[in-house]
Amino acid sequence: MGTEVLEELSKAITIYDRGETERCARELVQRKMDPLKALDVMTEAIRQVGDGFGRGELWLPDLVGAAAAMEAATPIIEEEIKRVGATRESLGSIVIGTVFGDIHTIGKTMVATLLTAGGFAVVDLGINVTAESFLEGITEHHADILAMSALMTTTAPEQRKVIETLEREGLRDKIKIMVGGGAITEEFAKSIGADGYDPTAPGAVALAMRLMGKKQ
Ligand code: B12
Repeated sequence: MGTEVLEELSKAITIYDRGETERCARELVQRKMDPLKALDVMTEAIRQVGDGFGRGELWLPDLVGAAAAMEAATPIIEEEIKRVGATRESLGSIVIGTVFGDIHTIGKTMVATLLTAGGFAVVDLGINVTAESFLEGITEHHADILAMSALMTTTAPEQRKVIETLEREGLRDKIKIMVGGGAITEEFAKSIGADGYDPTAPGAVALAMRLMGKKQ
């Protein structure tokens, strides 16, 4: 039941229809459908647009249009996810952001939302975050975990830079570091000395729990 609204949501992203994605999101919430399923469907749809761009069949305005359509729906879905998980006690504090030079926000925000719903106190530093700002953020908020996102092969090395900055400041051993985003692989995560990597937002929550020594 309700699969047609998921199909409509997916289609609306691929035709860049903000009004329709928003309507579908409200309908999903009203019908009490699984908000995580909606995130999956939207992720798959926007990746299709990205693949078209990668093959040279679509252009930057297509990426902008798809992102805008997705961003019209995500606050509604994310509010529902948070509402469901709102009563849990904090499992630890996490500072998250997309690295310097990278303005992709959707996946990082999704991870932040699911971590919040999963019971973590999350401080989202946003996009284009420099190593210095990550350092300030984790110090100010006494973070247990630093979570970094990078979507491009050109910005992935920033994650290494942040880890090196923490090492230089003598903070590396005081914090767990998890990395992700479309440009990151398990192998890359290991090579830069991160404590964990996951390719999905729900997987990021499971990873954070493991890093905090908590059972699911
Ligand atoms: C939407 C989009 C944009 C939008 C972003 C809008 C926004 N508000 O975010 C706009 C139009 C602005 C944009 C701009 C550009 N983009 Co763009 N974009 C995309 C697109 C289509 C989707 C990204 C997305 O939101 N995916 C959906 C989310 C849910 O997925 P995700 O971010 O990977 O996150 C998931 C996981 O990775 C994980 N995760 C994410 N973060 C973290 C963190 C942790 C700790 C963990 C554990 C897990 C985790 O959980 C999420 C949920 O499953 C991708 C294609 C793709 N395949 O990803 C291209 C893509 C990333 N973009 C690309 C490019 C080239 C650009 C531009 C340079 C284009 C240009 N010529 O200007 C600019 C760069 C601007 C900049 N400096 O950052 C390339 C990068 C190529 C590369 N290998 O480096 C891609 C891959 C497209 C392509 N196939 O060529 N883009």
